Amino acid sequence: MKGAVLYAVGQPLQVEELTVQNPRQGEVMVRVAAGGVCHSDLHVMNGDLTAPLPVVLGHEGAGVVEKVGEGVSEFKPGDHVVLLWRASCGECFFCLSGRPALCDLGAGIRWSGHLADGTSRFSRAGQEIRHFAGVSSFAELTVLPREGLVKIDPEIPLAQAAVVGCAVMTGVGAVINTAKVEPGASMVVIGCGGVGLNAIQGGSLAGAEKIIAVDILDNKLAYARQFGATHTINASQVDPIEAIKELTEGRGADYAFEVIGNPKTITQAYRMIRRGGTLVVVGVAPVTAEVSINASSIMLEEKMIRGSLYGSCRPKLDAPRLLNLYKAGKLKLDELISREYPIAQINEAFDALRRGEVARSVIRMTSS
Ligand code: PAD
Ligand code: ZN
Repeated sequence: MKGAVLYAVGQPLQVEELTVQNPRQGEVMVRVAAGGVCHSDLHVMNGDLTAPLPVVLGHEGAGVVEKVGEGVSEFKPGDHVVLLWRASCGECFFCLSGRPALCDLGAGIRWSGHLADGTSRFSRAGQEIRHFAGVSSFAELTVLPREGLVKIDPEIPLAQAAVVGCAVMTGVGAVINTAKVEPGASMVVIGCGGVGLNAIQGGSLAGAEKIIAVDILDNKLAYARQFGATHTINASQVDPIEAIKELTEGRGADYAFEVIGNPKTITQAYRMIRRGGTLVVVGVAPVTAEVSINASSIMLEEKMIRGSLYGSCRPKLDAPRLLNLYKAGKLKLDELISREYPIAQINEAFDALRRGEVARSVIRMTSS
């Protein structure tokens, strides 16, 4: 079967024939229908984010169960599933306290590139190839832990289901679950890519009154308006902090969501919120990056800084809920998918992401 492998930082992905082993105890093999192209994969390709290499990238996806390993009774071949990039055990302190994104199971798989038993199912000519975040959706077939899947309604188109696996759950979740934005609030989203556009539509769902989108590209600001932004600011043309103050009676916004992963824009976002406001950091900054924030303002202005991993989601609850909102016409997924590429053109899809041309693109493995 074909998969896209990253062998070294700075190199393009190699699309090649790989061997995939059968699922073992507690694992599920999925025939991937679509894999979303997210900036987190690009961070790994650039070296801003580390992962054991070589690796089959892709952490956003959906597909159809092909085979199940021993002991798996909740899935059967033919089930449609969304793939989760943070598997959660359901039993640890974090899972029991409603924070499954913080579970050790998913973190262990992410940083080792191995499934829970410490081995990989992927190889090529005897060389081991790692899993990415336990998903590896840039492959025709992949193997996941049973805890890394959510069964979905088979009527939902699988490309639309795929983007729920990262961009939508992360962006909408940051607003609804992490920040719990209330009706009438003002919020800023800096970075209007696949994830940021979903923070914007999360703001609409939450009933925010002002949803101010900030980007450096006008085409992204046009997408932002389509997803519910009430105001847009091109930060390459005006000082975005001053512009936000003007739009919020000089106070600053109630909430700001940084969805780029740049220490400079994290600092900007902190300065965009009002006294007592909340900054939510969604973007993944380079591993060694530090952020500069005026220390006394944290106390004097009672500002809050929150991280949001995977939209603080409870995926088995949130994925079906988001897909129901899509079916009800209240969540934009069709509009999110600007382009579809065959796996042979995956490097072109990443070039388009680098250039900021798309809202989100997906790699299509099957036509369903
Ligand atoms: P993307 O490349 O589609 O979007 C990034 C956007 O930021 C683009 O529209 C850029 O034009 C814009 N941008 C870049 N620099 C600036 C600037 N200085 N000022 C304003 N706008 C700017 O990426 P994405 O939406 O796929 O991912 C966004 C980030 O979210 C990225 O860091 C990714 O790794 C991270 C992410 N976090 C989680 C999580 O759980 N927290 C999950 C998934 C992705
Ligand atoms: Zn992602």
